[in-house]
Amino acid sequence: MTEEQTVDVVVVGAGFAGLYMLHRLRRSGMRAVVLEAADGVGGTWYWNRYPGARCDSESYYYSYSFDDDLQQEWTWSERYAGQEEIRRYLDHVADRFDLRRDIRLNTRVTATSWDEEAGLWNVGTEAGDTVRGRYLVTAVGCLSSANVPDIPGLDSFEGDWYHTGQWPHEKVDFSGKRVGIVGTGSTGIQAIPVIAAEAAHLTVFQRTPNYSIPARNGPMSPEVSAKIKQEYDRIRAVQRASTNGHPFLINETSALAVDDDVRTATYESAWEFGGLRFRATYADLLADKAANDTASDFIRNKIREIVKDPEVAERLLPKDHGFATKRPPIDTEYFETYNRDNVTLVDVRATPIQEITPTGMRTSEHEYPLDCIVFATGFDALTGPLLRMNIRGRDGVALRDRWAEGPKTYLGLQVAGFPNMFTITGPGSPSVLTNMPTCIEQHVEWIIDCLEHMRDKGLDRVETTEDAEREWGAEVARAADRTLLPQASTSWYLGANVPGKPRVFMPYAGGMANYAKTCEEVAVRGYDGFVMT
Ligand code: NA7
Repeated sequence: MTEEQTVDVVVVGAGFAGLYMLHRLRRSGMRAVVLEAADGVGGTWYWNRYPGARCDSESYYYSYSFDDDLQQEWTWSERYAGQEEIRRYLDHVADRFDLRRDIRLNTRVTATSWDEEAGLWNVGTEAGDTVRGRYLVTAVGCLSSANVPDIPGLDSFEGDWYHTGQWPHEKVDFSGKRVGIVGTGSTGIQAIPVIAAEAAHLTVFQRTPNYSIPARNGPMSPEVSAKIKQEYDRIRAVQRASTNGHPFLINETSALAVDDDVRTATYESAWEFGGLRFRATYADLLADKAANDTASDFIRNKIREIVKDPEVAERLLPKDHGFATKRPPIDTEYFETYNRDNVTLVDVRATPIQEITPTGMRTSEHEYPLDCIVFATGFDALTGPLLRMNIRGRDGVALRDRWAEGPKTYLGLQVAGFPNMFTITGPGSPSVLTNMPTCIEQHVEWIIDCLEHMRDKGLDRVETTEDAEREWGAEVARAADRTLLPQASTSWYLGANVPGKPRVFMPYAGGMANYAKTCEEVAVRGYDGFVMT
């Protein structure tokens, strides 16, 4: 039997964004329901259970800041939290704020349409239920729609295959197995060392070589944890004032303004310290090719030093893009793994994958016998999770058609023709260029302020305009063009990883702090760019 329910706000997704949205909606006295496809909360951290899955932001700041008691009572065990620990944290948040009673698990949204006459969103689920809400808030994440490459013969493969973002709940045992892994993005770089340590043999199918910085993970000592807890006010303030939502600022000096030995010493110490701070060593690493070359050369030299076989090292050197112009991975013994006897690196740009056979993977040069294949091939990023909900706005216009040439949004928050729909960390917001919980909190708080404003004024419809979208789209393009990011032609920021996807630089590259200021000013000016009735 199908069910119908009507609430003020339908939220889709119960990860970092959906959980906080629900909490804040409740506090504002609004009736909300969260629809979640999985059978647990956690979003990204529910699905990505692959070996080595770990956050690249440090645990103490990849967390909510909205409740001081929460951040004081939760203790992280490591410098970077693993998937299971973050999932436990989000489970704890769901319990602590009594969120579960308004979360419907195992509820995948398959069709969503705006009913103009009723002024309601009809949100249809796979089970055939409909939930109706005055507002629709998407909290579906940016990297939740798995991209499994369309390689001929996959159906014929007699072994097991997995996508890292849809990993089984039970442990996958690779011991004694010949494993192939496709993809050397952040995920592949985390998984490869762990799988190599377990499998009989690991063959890595690499399309684009990648830079990576050692993470230098380790246990979080009680002393460090206590100090962080004392300093949370300051830490959170820096995060909000920063470019990437991290609690450290980017050095204001140009990489080209210092002597070679000073620069090398800086890079050495950032390499030793580990993690994403390497990107913050100089002001212009992402803005000036010559500055970027200095960091890229430094990392290429590290790869040459670490990898013993010079031919393998050469194949691992990124050459077609600069450091951090694609999402920079961090790793634990990634390049070292290529020194193992049971690891083979295949360059599939030189010798492309042609087909999957019942017993392995065939490239233009060779057939590699495999028992299992792991696709660490990423996601249909940013737009994919929204488009697969089949959203239709006013006059039945499909979001898929509206975005046929790439996403169009105002502030990454709203789309013209889709009244009362808000997209948390939507395309056109800083999202994936930042530490996600920081930008999620900013979005949720802005949306709540907007909804409260509407309620206070007795309004019930808010919709952005095509003009506002056009202007914001131009600003997103200008911000990207001030950086080297759009020049990385294989980047998923541009949609380049999904065949047929429009090539548009999707996130806003102007920085978290600038973006938040812009959103605040829009609100202060009476929500210009939005029509409220
Ligand atoms: P990414 O960063 O998109 O990496 C996917 C990798 O898979 C990348 O090396 C791709 O090469 C490769 N790929 C994708 N399709 C193919 C095909 N058809 N053949 C061969 N190789 C392929 O995804 P991740 O999961 O690693 O990371 C996503 C984000 O999650 C990450 O940035 C963090 O924010 C967390 P390409 O570079 O496209 O040539």
